Amino acid sequence: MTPHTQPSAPSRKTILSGMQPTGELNIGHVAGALRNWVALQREYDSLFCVVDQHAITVRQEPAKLRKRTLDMAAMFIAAGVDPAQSVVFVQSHVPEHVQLAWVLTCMTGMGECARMTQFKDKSEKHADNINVGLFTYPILMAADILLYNADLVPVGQDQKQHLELARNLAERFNHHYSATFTVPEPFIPKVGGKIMSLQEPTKKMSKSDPNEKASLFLIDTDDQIRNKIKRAVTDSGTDIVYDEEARPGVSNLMSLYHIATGASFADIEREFAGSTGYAPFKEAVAEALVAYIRPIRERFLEVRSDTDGLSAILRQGADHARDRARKTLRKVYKKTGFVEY
Ligand code: ATP
Ligand code: LTN
Repeated sequence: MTPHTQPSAPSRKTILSGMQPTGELNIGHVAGALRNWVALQREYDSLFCVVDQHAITVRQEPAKLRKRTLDMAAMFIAAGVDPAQSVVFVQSHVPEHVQLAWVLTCMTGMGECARMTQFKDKSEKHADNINVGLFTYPILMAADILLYNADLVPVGQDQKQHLELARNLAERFNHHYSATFTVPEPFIPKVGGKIMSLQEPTKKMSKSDPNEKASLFLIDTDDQIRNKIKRAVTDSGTDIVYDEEARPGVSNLMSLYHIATGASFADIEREFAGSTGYAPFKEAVAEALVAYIRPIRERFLEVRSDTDGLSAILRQGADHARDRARKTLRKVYKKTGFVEY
């Protein structure tokens, strides 16, 4: 593994994205975010961050958080993020994120945070721990993005509302002081932006779902993948047609088949036209996903076992990110009116 060596390239546009080390990555994370990170990294100046400070907005066991942070960085690389092209780092290694977040916090209305659907959902889910960090979570996310003047943020559909706040804060700061931040655009894929649970196809597939059968993890064995697809909840029909509203189960499997093979929905409908029942389709989806996930899982085990190599990548990533973050923060502090030292 070669750590990132490229200097920042101001001629290229910048992308930044992050994921919380709150559990095992699943196929939804690849579909909504990771595969676009990989596809965009050659063209864009790219930064990818394990957002451990976001993770503590819900209770975490310290040893697990530490392990999952490294697992997640290794998974980025296993899925195709190339540390020689992209900056891979851990959020808490770059203290400028929380420093900028404070300035932005003082420019955000209570109502802007209170209306976030993720805040409402998580407050319900963690009713015994509705902490202020959960409330201000999207401001820290805005800081992650604005610190590097990201032009584009590749994320799944659920992050659209958070991105909107980041855009508003950039515009607000630029307007109140002077042009400082790039106003970021979301990059949300048309297919795969919201992969649904295999057990309840009207609900998002999520790391924190306690039902293991609901998610297809990137570390699942071939047989686990086959079993989960076989048992995936489908609809009462028998034909293979894409209709998110009326046929959420089958449509979700079609999205997964598209992710794994590149086949369009029209191709898939044609391929399985006239087949009797869902079984042949489910079998094809399972085999396509086995072939797609297996190399990621194998590469993950390799990357994760080289602890020194992984640490070196994260150290270099943090050093690089910090150099850039420091420059932005210095500007922000100056414009805000803080005395320089
Ligand atoms: P949690 O359950 O811990 O809240 P999560 O599983 O929703 O987490 P995040 O860390 O919040 O995962 O998401 C990381 C990235 O993956 C984000 O860009 C998010 O939009 C995307 N993502 C998460 N789940 C899905 C999904 N089911 N389909 C498509 N994209 C997803
Ligand atoms: N909130 C995001 C994770 C995240 C992120 C970011 C994504 C934190 N900071 C910056 C893109 C850019 C989520 O997936 N829940």
